[in-house]
Amino acid sequence: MQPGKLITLEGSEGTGKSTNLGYVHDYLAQRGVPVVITREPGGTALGEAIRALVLSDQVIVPEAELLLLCAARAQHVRHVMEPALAAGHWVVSDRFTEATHAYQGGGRGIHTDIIEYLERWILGDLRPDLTLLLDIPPETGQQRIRNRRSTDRFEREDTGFFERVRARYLERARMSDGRIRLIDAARPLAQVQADIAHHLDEILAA
Ligand code: Z5A
Repeated sequence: MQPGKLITLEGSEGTGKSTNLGYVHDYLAQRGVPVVITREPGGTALGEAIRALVLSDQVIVPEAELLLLCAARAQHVRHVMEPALAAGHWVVSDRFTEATHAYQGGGRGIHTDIIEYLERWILGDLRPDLTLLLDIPPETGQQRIRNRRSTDRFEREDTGFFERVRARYLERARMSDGRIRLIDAARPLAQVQADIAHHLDEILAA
């Protein structure tokens, strides 16, 4: 049996990750690919508990935030991702390691060496086969989620924080070997999804 592939959706708030997760699922499923949809932080009982904590009103220092997110990821990788991939499923995750580089690295200022060390320790050889980076200016993302009843710990950060997050995502896309595909998500959904379909066709044909 062929091992499955790992596809991740990344981007700042309101870029359309959740909206397009369903699109990616349906696109692959319609082509006969067995798909598992998941998210970070989350994807396991422990991960969802950590998600609630990390998004709550608690005061959490950047070092603790990083380690909580990594604890959730370790559980997720061992209990969900690796078994699904080994069974030939394609795993599609709403956020993964690029979010740590962008938010804890770019946003919080934690040194890349620390993030990369934890990434190597938790992931071993596992890396996404494809990362779809949905990019929009922070103000556009904030406008899109403005109507929500409540905001989480991250959504209450200032625009400077989200500019640093975006800059780190874009830098990571520039430095990637083609694995991170940058998508202009400020355009109408149909155009965004046409780009996503193009990238999925490439990986389906590989
Ligand atoms: N986090 C971290 O810091 N470090 C890590 O390592 C990880 C995570 C893994 C999790 O929140 C938080 O955890 C996240 C970073 C942190 N915090 N932030 N910010 P999340 O996963 O729930 O992330 P989120 O970014 O807050 O999700 P979101 O606000 O729900 O955004 P989204 O999923 O990208 O957007 P959406 O819900 O699909 O769309 C938003 C609205 O825009 C909705 O009304 C759509 O209908 C609309 N939309 C979508 N696309 C379009 C287009 N193309 N045109 C017009 N309107 C659109």
